[in-house]
This record gives sequence, structure tokens and C-alpha cells, in this order.
Amino acid sequence: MTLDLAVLDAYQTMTGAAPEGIWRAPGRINLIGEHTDYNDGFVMPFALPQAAYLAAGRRDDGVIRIVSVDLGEQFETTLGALAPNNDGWHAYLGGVFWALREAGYQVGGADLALASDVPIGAGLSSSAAIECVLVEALNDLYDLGIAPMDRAKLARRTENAYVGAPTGLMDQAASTLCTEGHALFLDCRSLEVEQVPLDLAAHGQAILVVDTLTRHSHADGEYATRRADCEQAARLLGVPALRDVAVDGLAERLASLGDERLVRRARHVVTEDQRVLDACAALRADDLPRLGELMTASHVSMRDDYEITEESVDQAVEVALANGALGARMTGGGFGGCVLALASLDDVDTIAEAVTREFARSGRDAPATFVARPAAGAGRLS
Ligand code: GAF
Repeated sequence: MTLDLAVLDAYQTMTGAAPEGIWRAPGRINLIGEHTDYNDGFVMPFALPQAAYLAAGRRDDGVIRIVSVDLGEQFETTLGALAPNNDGWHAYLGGVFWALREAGYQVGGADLALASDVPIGAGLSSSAAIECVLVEALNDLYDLGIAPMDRAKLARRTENAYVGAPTGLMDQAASTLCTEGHALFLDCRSLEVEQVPLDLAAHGQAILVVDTLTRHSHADGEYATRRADCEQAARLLGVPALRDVAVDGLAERLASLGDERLVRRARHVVTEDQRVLDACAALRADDLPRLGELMTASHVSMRDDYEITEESVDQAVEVALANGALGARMTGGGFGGCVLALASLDDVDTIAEAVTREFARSGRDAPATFVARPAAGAGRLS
């Protein structure tokens, strides 16, 4: 059964009535620009076909009743009982009601049925998809008239202030604002966006995603310590954010930090921002070999300077490159999850097989692999 039908069915079973509508919000893969969003920098994700689906209907008694099709679990609470927590899957939904009400929007209760095929903990924004699909639904159902970027910000506030993960805006912006066939270039300071055409198949190329199945959690300390390092480096350098540090003369400028770890963290962010700008230019010029080079350089920087990769993603990148990929890098917060490889359509199967073979040699489980096509952002299905 498709997920839109699955949530329809689950909603009807829970309530005995039809939902008022069904919404979808996608996961994302980040083409390039990692850990730059909370440094006021640049990112370039695209939306995936994998998405969260929600059937929803209003309630006038302040009750929130949610069924998760994937987990076979039901959860019930009230608007009055909502308080920041990280006690499970339903926090990402309860937090959206909370964030909207904190921002002054008049939302009542709701019945909700949720299903998602975005892999959890794979660096593909499964939590943002859940937050964003509910923001979409409540915006429509309660006629809130919230503009798309503000919807993304409210979803991010759920993650930051309710669930307690200190993430940037990239994932919620991608899930909300991406359009089919495009990558989203986002300036995380000005919030300007550009839809950059990403028709790789027209050039005989594809993005192969290798999910190493190594799992991470944003709520853990590593993400927060990276963020704190960046903020400290910016303070010491006397700039509002690392976005404000120029690539030219970087080595001399960073030497003044007097701390090797902070130098490496800041170097990753400053050079990664430049790589996003260069990657955007490469895409506009259809220069895919250059895009590939930048992706690989991004991975090396995450591995050596930001120190957020681990053995399985490093191995997947190495094997992809050794088998003809133009470029490859880990995507997402780090410490496992997915690698994306830019490769000729003819090489995609060979690369997937080679990674699977090398993983087996190293005693790892077979990775999950798929070709990612840029899909549409969040919206109402019916
Ligand atoms: C996670 C966060 F949610 C994003 O905001 C971003 O910082 C990303 O890690 C790293 O680029 O997905």
C-alpha cells in the first residue's frame, strides 16, 4: 500500500471518519554545504522522493491524537499538556503545536495519522520531514497564512526549543521549499534562495546514495560541541559568524586563534562555504567534473578538519571514487548515515556492488543504495 493510502486507512480506523486532507513533506539530501547553516553560511540540498505523509483533521476539544503507521503506536495528549521534551517520535509533532502557539498562532487540537519512508538517523532529515508535514497541515487546516520560509523556521524552532537539538535551518528549509528537478541554494543569513536546475540524467550522470546503516543522533553531544567550537572561533576572530571570514588569507587569520582544534573547525566551515558557492557556479555551467571535485573536497574537510565522519562513510567514499565516481561525500550531521556519489549512470550499479562487496570484506552489513532524484517540497496531496 502506498503511504498516502496507509495514512488514510489508519486515520479512518482511529477516528471512524475521513480526514480533512493528506499532506506530504520530503526528506532531503545535502549536495554540499555541511555544518554551514548555523554559521550563517550557504547550503545546497535537494528534496528526496522519500517523505513523511500525514492524514489530518481538526478537533475542537484541544486533544491531539496521533497514530504512527510505522510503529503501530498511538499517542494522545492535549494542547495544555505540551512542554518541551525528547521522549519519543511524538515530540516532533507535539512540538509543532507548541511552536505555533508560542508564536501566537491560534491552533486547536487534531487527529493525525503519520507514516514515513525517510530512513531514520541516516542523515536524510527524517525528523524535519515529520515537523514540516505537520506545519503544512496545520497551516492549511487552521488557515494560518504562514509564508513558506516562516513555516520552515517554525519547524526548526520545534527541533531547537522543544526537542532540544541545536540544529540549523537547512533541513526544514529543504523540506518546505525545494522544487522538483532542482537543488535549493540557500543563504542562511539573508534567507535568499535560488532553485538551481539539477538534471543530471540529461548529462548521463546520477547521484547514487549509499546508506551505510551506521546510525547517529543529533541529540548527542558531538553536534553541539561542533557548534560551540564555531561560535567560540567566531568570537575570537571578532566576527558575527564564521560566514564573515574570507577564504583569502585564511591560514594567517586562523593562526590567531592559537588553538589547533578551533583552527580546523573554522577552516572546514570557511572553505565549505566557498565550496557551496563554487558548486553552485559549476552546476549553472554544467561542469559536473568540477562539482564532483568539490564534493570530494567537502568530504576530506569533514573527515580531517571537522572530524565528523567515521570508518563506514569514509570507506563508502573511497570505494565510490575508486570505481569511477566523479565525487563523493557524506551528507548530513555526521558520524555515519549516507554517502552520495556523483557518477555516470553506467557506473552506478558497479559502484553500489563494489561498496557492498568491500563492506562485506570489512565485516559490515550490506548498505542500502538508491539513485536520488530531486523531488518536490512539502504540500497538500488531497
Ligand atoms: C543536521 C542539521 F539538522 C542541519 O541543520 C545541518 O547543520 C546538518 O546537520 C549539517 O550540515 O542535518
